Amino acid sequence: MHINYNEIDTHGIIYHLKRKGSNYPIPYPSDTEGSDPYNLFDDNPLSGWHTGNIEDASIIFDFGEENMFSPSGYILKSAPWGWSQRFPQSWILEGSIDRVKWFTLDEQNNSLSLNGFSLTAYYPVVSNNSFRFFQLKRTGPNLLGDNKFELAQVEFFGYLNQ
Ligand SMILES: [Ca+2]
Repeated sequence: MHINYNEIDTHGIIYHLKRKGSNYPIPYPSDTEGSDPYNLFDDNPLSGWHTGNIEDASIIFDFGEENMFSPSGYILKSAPWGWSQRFPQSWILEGSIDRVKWFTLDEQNNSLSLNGFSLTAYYPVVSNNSFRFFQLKRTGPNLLGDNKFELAQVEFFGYLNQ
């Protein structure tokens, strides 16, 4: 099943799984500083997840073996008005089948695509392989200059093997 991005409907694979009642994806953040990483999937732009000021800030999404997919892109949404202006600008997205060997799918360096409250940006990915695990890793300071990683929403697109 192809679930691809279009500008009118930004619902993707996570929305599809939630609507089916799936418990996936399961988030494994490096840190939460008290925030709930499930806020990234709640379709609510006012809720989000963030880490503390740590250098290896990251989050892994486990889609489960039955929901492996070949990615065509992903969406990130920046934090809402009233949060700090710690908008991410440098990160990588990696995919893995076994959570041991990781493949780089996308790399953003000093991107200004999320430089503002509640901005949504789409990042295309070219891959012929299906993955169960996806990892977002902060690779440089946010736009405020520290190492906190803050996001309001995450969504993925691609070809689901089901
Ligand atoms: Ca949210």
